[in-house]
Amino acid sequence: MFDTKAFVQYVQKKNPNEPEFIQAVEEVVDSIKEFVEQNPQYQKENILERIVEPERTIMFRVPRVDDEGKIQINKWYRVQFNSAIGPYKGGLRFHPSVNLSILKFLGFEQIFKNSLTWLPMWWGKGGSDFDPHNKSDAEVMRFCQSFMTELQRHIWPNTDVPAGDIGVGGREIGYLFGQYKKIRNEFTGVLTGKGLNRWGSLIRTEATGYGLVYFVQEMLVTKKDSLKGKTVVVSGSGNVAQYAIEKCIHLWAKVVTASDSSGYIYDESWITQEKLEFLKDLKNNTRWRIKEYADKFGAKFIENKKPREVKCDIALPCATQNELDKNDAELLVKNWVIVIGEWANMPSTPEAIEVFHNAKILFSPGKASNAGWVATSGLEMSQNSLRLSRTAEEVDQRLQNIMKTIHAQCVQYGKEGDYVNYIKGANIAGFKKVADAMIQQGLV
Ligand code: NDP
Ligand code: 2IT
Repeated sequence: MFDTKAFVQYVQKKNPNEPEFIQAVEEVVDSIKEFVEQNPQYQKENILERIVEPERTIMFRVPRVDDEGKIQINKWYRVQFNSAIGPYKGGLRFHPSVNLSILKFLGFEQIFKNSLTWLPMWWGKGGSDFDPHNKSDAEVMRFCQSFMTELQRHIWPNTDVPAGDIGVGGREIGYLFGQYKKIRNEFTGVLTGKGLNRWGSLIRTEATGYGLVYFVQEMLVTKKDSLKGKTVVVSGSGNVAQYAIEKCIHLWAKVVTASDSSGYIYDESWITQEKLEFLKDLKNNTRWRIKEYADKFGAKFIENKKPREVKCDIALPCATQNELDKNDAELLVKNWVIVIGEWANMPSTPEAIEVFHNAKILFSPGKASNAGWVATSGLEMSQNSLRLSRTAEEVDQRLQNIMKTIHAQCVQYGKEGDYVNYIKGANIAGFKKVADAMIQQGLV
């Protein structure tokens, strides 16, 4: 018998004031309960108690000089969660909301995600409460240089390989890589998401959103359906959302929304490739608010709201954790949504997930459907180690195969009659691999 309630209480007691982390743990233990009971070795070896405790957490202050010449301080964390299959691997987030709870939930999710890819990567996550919005390139550069000056002591291609996440894209990875190289005097694959001229992988940037859409395609195939002609609602407009929109366009789906923290745009005549190029430039270069899109293309701008009331076949939450709550889920179900493909990490609240499961909606958790990004990071790492560069077609083909394999694992472990519980499938498949590897390595 595995008493999940008692276990969650135990984790809560050890980690007070970490609601996001507890939420992530609770979701996992609830969904693997039966599996753990059927396989007593995991309880005998205390795997769950071990898996919820990060191997190491590094915290430090990051001083920087702002554009007014004042010294500012930010907090910085790197949670090196578990090293059972390779170097710690996971993104860096710059957002004012960043705290230890958020990074621990992200690191914990990363365990199951990286495990599902079957690539040799372990799990970590880092970030800072630094807010890159409205900062000059020079200030962002000084911040990146200051924090890499400390971080470089803790990372190395065979130890810990960070990448991007919210607020950290190509610009930041470039500055971080430059500072690492300067201090360590080595040109290595210590970060992923690098530019193409600096050992980056072809289609690395696109792979993010592409992977999600490949996964959604697989989900639709289980219903003998496809993306063609489907109306898609996307939230977010960053790294991930941009390429999810792009792949939907390639596959003849009609994306009608995108959002940022100021609100969302509703484009009844769909986001075309040309409009998407404008959106990319808006978000990656000029870095303005999404309303500019509405003004330019005559779309609607709905301030301070999420795009949940828009009728759609497919919803792709691509912004942030807990962005989709019970009310949103009920609205989506009422409007006949067919698929929810999470891209963000943990964007749906537990109550929202319950609504989707009860209505037997195809619902995939971020740790399965967004694994395309970290998988392509894994491919970039292997290219760097081998000093080779794969073609875009080869990387894309590998990505498609990885997403198919992840989907197959979810189906294998998540089938409940005619319905696939993707959360259960992803958690059991991810947990089994990690837990077995930990047992094989003894006291880790
Ligand atoms: P970006 O910073 O590029 O974009 C994030 C988007 O979400 C922006 O549109 C941002 O709006 C919006 N957003 C962020 N926080 C909030 C908030 N609190 N409320 C409303 N909107 C918000 O990040 P990514 O696209 O890289 O990341 C998006 C999601 O995908 C995250 O959950 C991340 O963990 C996940 N992910 C990212 C990967 C990566 O490597 N980049 C890989 C796998 C998953 P605004 O600009 O106004 O803040
Ligand atoms: O959430 C994630 O998977 C990421 N932010 C990307 C991690 C990575 O190392 O590529």
